[in-house]
Order: sequence, then C-alpha cells, then structure tokens
Amino acid sequence: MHFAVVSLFPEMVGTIGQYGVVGRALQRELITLELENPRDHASDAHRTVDDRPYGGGPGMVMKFEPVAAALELAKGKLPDGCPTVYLSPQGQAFDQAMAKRFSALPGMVLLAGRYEGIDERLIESRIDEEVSLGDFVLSGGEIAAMAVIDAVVRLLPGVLGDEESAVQDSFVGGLLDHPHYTRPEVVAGRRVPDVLLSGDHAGIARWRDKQALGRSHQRRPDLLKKLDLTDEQQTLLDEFLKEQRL
Ligand code: 4GT
Repeated sequence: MHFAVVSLFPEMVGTIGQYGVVGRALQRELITLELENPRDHASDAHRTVDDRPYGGGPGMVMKFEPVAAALELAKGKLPDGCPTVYLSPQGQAFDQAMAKRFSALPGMVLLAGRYEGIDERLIESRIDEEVSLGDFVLSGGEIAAMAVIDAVVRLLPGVLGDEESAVQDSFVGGLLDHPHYTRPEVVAGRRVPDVLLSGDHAGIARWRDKQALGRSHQRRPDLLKKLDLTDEQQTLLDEFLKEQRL
C-alpha cells in the first residue's frame, strides 16, 4: 500500500517509518511513504504558506495554492484510486472499521493541517474524506496522520507475524482486550491469576474472554451495545459480574 503525507513538518511524519511494525513494513517494501511539504510550493520569496483569516480573529489559515500544489504532486506519486483524506476534529470518527476499509485501498494521501486549519475551498475541491481521531484538539494533523497510517499498516497482509496477528483478533471482535501478565509471579504484593499458570488452555481462553467482556461492560458499555452477544458470551459476562460482587 502507498501512502503520501502532505505536511509542513514532513520530517516528523517520516519518523513513523523508523520504528517497529511500520518501519519493518517499509523496509520489506510492503508499503511506501512519500512526503510533500506545501512550503516547497509557495510562490513568494518568503515561502509563505499561511495568511490571516477573512472575517478576522486570531490565528492563521493555510493558503489554498501551496497546499493544492503539494496535494497534486503527492497524488501523482500514487497509483490511481487513492483518496485524499484531511485529518481534523470536524471529520468522521476514525475507528477499527474505518482502518479496515482504508487497508483495502491501493493507497491514500493524508493532509495534515497546522495553525487554525486549511482554506475551506481545499476541503470542498480536493478532499475526499475528513477524518477525526476523537474530540480533542492537536496543534497539527501530523500525529493524527501517523496514527491512521499505523492502524492501517497493521492490517495489511504479511505485516504482522502470526503471533501478533492472533493478538489483533481480540479487538476485531469489537471488545476491549483482556489483562496481560508476565514474570515474576508476584510483584508489588500482587499474584498472577492462578488460571494463567494452570496450563489449561481452554480455561485460559475462557478467562480471557470473560475479562474482555467484563471490562468492556464496565468501561465501554457503548461497545457492548453494538454487539449481539452469543449465549456463551452472555454466560461469561453474567459470571464476571457475579464474581465481581463477591
Ligand atoms: C485534532 C485532530 C486533528 C487537529 C483530531 C487543523 C490544524 C487540524 C490543527 C489540526 N486536532 N487535527 N486531526 N482529533 N488539529 O483528530
């Protein structure tokens, strides 16, 4: 899959390719990452990319022309059929289902804004989709673009090893993850739950499913409401809640 990011801080975005899963995917040529800076497309000697907002008020707005030129060049480096996505709090909420949809694309152009954002006419004429990571404000769209790339790359065939892929199946089930423990058996006066030391693989799987259901119920009831629990899952949740009351 091919990614291009348009940003005033391309080096910041480029660091995503230096570490971990995305770094490995880049090395193995499972993905490509192109970076384009609107400042390289400014027309004046000062390389101006921002200007004052019409109507007044604080802050600056990214100008149409340099951003449009950067987007055009970025899109030209990718195969046909790659949408342009603008990251902003006004966008549709990003979630695992959206990551899955993006992972089926040949590639995507991600636009990261700065200042108060971009001229609205860019959104109207050059943006296919506006995406938000959630109801909070960042100083720029770069971290949001990097988060989207990370979530999407993890879903591409061959990127994760068998072991890592299995872990991922848990959230694909629409639930929170179960708790994790590693050595030592006792730390800070707290023991690892006995079942995890039992070697009873079916018992361990059942305990983990129960924890995932119980934690989702307690912390994210919105997630559980979206699911139609099987009879087995309902039994596990009932058990979790009963054990909780003891
Ligand atoms: C929050 C998000 C985002 C920002 C989010 C335009 C200039 C937007 C600064 C940018 N803040 N971008 N994508 N919640 N800030 O996803």
